[in-house]
Amino acid sequence: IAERPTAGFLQLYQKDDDALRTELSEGLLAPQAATSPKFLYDALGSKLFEAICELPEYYPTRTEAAIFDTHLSDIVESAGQGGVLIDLGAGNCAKAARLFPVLRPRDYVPVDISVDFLRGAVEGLRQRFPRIRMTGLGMDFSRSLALPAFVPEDGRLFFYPGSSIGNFAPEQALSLLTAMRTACGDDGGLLIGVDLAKDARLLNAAYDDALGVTASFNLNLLRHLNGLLGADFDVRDWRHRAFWNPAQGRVEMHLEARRHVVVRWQGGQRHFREGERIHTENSYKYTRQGFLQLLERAGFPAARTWTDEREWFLVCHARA
Ligand code: AVI
Repeated sequence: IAERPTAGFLQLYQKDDDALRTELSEGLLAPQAATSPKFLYDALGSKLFEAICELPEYYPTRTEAAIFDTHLSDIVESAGQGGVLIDLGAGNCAKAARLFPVLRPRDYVPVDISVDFLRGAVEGLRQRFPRIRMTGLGMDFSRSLALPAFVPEDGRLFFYPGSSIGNFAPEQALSLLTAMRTACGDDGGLLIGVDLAKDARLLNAAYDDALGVTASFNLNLLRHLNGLLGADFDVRDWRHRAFWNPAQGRVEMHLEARRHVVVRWQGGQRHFREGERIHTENSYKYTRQGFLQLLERAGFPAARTWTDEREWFLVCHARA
């Protein structure tokens, strides 16, 4: 796919429903049932995640935004202006759009698996910023970061905010960072936000908010699975669980059966005992040193970092 699509949007992955069904079925049948966090993001899941970012308990979004506000000129000086901004997991594109006036990208390439949500966001942005060439890419970049040929190769800046890197286990995170390093070439870089390890009470509250928005975000996965798999999950049979696991350095999200449940789907079925869980997400938290080491292993030996007063969150600009 070498040509820039005129519609400004390109879906790169074929929705291979059979492959998705197989992946989900295997995950649900594993001794510890588990699903990839990417399945949290259907259209409603993406909206619920937007709502999470507004919650008082969910500090990462606000803290990262404050770091950008406070250190904006330094960050822009480090990252450079006028390049190709590649926004991974762009969602509603709001974080990148706030940087447009200062980073002045000549191209903007938002990438997200939640295709319909991204398409709407890109259409709105193209009206507001007609001078920036924009092409949305609907693709699962966790599988492959191969970008189409029309994305210019010089001056690529990967933008990966919000600590989404934390949703990958460290070895997978290393592979993804290495793929970014390869794709950004020798004159490119990476602007990334990472959540830092902190007091367990703050982490538990951030992933189990009083209003129950994170619970809805997690439970919505079951509605999504019903659609994808033809499953018969009843959301009311399940409860949200989220907790800091200090041994693994991550917050875990699970769905826990409220009672004995039998779930059937095309090609499978499983009994869940009361209290049995489906593991739906990990959110790894790093130390500054630990993350810099990971960047170095990925081929980014030099990085500048900025943090907030409480050292809750880290923004890094890593250069090749
Ligand atoms: C997108 N990602 C970085 C969020 C996180 O904090 O791990 C997803 C999320 N899960 C529950 N709340 C927010």
